[in-house]
Amino acid sequence: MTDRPAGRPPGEAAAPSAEPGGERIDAVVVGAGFAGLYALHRLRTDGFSVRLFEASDAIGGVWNHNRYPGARCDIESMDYSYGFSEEIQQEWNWSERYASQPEILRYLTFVADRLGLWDGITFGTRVAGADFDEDTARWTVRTEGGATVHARYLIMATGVLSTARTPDFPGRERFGGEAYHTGRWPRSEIDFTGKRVGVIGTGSSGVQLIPIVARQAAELTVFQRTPNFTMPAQNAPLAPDFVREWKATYAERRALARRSGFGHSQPTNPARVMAVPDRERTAEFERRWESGGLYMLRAFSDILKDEEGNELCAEFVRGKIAEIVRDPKTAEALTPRGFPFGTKRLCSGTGYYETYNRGNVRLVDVRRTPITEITETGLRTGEQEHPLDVLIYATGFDAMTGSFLGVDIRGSGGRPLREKWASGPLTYLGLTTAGFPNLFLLTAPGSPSVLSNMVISAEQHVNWVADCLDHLRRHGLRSIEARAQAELHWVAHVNEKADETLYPRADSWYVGANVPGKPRVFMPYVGGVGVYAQKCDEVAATGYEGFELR
Ligand code: N01
Repeated sequence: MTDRPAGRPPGEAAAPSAEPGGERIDAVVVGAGFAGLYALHRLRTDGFSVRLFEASDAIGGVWNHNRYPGARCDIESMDYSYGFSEEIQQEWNWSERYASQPEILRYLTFVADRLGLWDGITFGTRVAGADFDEDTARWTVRTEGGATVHARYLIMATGVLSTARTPDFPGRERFGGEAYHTGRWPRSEIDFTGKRVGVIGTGSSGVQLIPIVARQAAELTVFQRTPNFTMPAQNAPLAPDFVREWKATYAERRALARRSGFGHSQPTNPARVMAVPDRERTAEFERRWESGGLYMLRAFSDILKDEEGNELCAEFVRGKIAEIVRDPKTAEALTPRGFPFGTKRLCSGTGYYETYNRGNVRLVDVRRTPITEITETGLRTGEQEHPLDVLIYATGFDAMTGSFLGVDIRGSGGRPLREKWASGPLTYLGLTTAGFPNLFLLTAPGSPSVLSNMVISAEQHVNWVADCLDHLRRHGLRSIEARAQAELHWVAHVNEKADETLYPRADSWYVGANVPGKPRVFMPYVGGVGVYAQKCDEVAATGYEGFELR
């Protein structure tokens, strides 16, 4: 086992690594989050030479950067963890039903220690670009520091919610107070005591952060453009008996998760939402509300397909908001309307709606009165100035495509990926893209990705890629490339599946609606984790149908 860089507590900065110079290796992996760390481990175990480049100075990916107060996973920790190693899942103990960001970083550090991953990672090194050389069938990977590495395979594990986005409000750089983005939160603790704080954004990050900041700040003003549905998380410490029982049945639970729709071990209610009597339906909604988190999405098998049933669910949650929030005007402003329940990523929070009953919290509807500018001393909506000491952008990400297009990847004939994806991402199986041989995009558009438990999906992709590389090695092949026709069919299939649901009706980041000018394409695959994995396995079993192997 390799020691982690000396003097570094779990989850904290590693010493910058030396830049590589002209190495020839089998694979470059980009990004040291859940997917990249497992890719490094699996490929090394399979006998490939691998280097993992990480732009920051620590592992963790999104869990390294999203350190805002309240950051916590909304998938149960027993499920949101690696399943590839029975030893690891038995040895590690989660303390809460939903793990906090620091605990997830401790877990990943434990895994990296346990698997001796540290010497395979080059920290502080951002990959700037990569060019495919058709003669050698290799990628030349360039770092921002000017170094190059020649690798047969390029594996992008850069995440799909990792390119933080700050809207281009006029005057943004003028602000004289403290400004933070939830997706790029500093390591140092920030004290909001006695301060006037503004938060822009009420997605998952804002919903988690707002109640905590409200307890410290003198005044908190929340600038909301679109209210979303927020479930009570119902987080709690994990009871030892519960953990013991779960660990005793881990193998079956993981198998269930891998076959499921969303990548979790808890099953979806198979009943159809309109097929049950009203009283039973409401009782099921109530149970799901009480059990908390994202389970409402699985209250009925067709809750994201049946418009009428979905609206009943939305009304149920609207009723809860009206019960919790005392001021009727504020309650109404917080009430989501105009898009089906769950079609913008459902939020899970603790005391979120209750926070608006506090005397020091104010909600400003910036759809009605848009933000016109940021000033030296605050923020202006219409004619009104809101004086602020701290401004928090909880404004999300250039989701799904941002991190792939952030690297200047050029495939056959020097064609940039940015050019190929100018009208929206095109992939075969959400893993590869035609014209870019030996390039693998983990949890990319066209795969279940953000509609699933990301750890399960990352493992499935890494396993598929590792098996594929082994196949190429055993058959003396130098490259694999998606055929354009197979890609077209896959993209059409992804769209067809999405159109069977209510998802495309919302202006969500799933369709790129949060980024002005981004092509509107529904990006994740809604067909389900199990169905998707089966399709990937079938492609491999039939000698990589839809790919050209050379
Ligand atoms: O980002 P978001 P996030 N003016 O895009 C608003 C995962 N995650 O960081 O809806 C004013 O959801 C925007 O408004 P609108 C999870 O998958 C998971 O919160 O675009 N407002 C919205 O309210 C999640 O979905 C966890 O109209 C503007 C907010 O900013 C994803 O990451 C925790 C604006 C952005 O919300 C992203 O979540 C955190 C503008 N110009 C994140 N631009 C858990 O596991 C944007 N907004 C719990």
